[in-house]
Amino acid sequence: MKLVMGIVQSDDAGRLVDALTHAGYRATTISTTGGFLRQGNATIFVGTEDENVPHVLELIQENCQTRRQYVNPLPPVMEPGEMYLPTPVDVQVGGATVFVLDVSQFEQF
Ligand code: 2BA
Ligand code: 2BA
Repeated sequence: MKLVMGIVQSDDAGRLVDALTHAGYRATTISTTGGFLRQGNATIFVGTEDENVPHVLELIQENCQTRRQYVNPLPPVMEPGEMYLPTPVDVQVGGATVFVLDVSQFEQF
């Protein structure tokens, strides 16, 4: 058994969970925050048999889109008298970042 852990953009999470449950998978969503942009994203856990993993990955790929985002980087440490003009940086946020973990034990009580 595997645990598929997908970090996706909040806008895509609902559609992805619908697609997963519609296909018969069980899923759990938690609200998370990206370390770089400090913006909300969603982490979706799907515990499933090994042979289903390619299909789960396919559903994630189909339902999550890459987006470009402009962000203001954190200002650098300044010396007195220095001036900082923030220039927005173009960041490409991926459709999904996915980790597939081995599950050593699965129980439902
Ligand atoms: P349970 O199987 O007892 O699951 C309770 C909650 O545990 C689920 O909430 C989900 O958050 C999590 N969970 C269970 N198995 C999981 C897994 N393999 N991977 C990730 N998370 C898992 P809900 O998704 O709201 O489901 C509530 C109940 O609805 C489930 O109780 C199950 O009896 C049923 N269910 C869920 N998904 C289903 C599906 N695709 N088809 C049919 N019944 C489903
Ligand atoms: P964030 O950390 O908010 O990152 C958003 C996007 O900013 C990233 O998109 C990437 O394009 C860029 N980025 C992140 N860290 C960077 C850095 N140190 N320097 C330059 N650019 C950087 P994605 O790679 O698609 O990641 C989207 C979200 O997935 C991330 O949000 C984070 O929450 C999660 N994530 C991605 N890779 C991860 C990893 N290896 N471990 C844990 N979480 C990860």
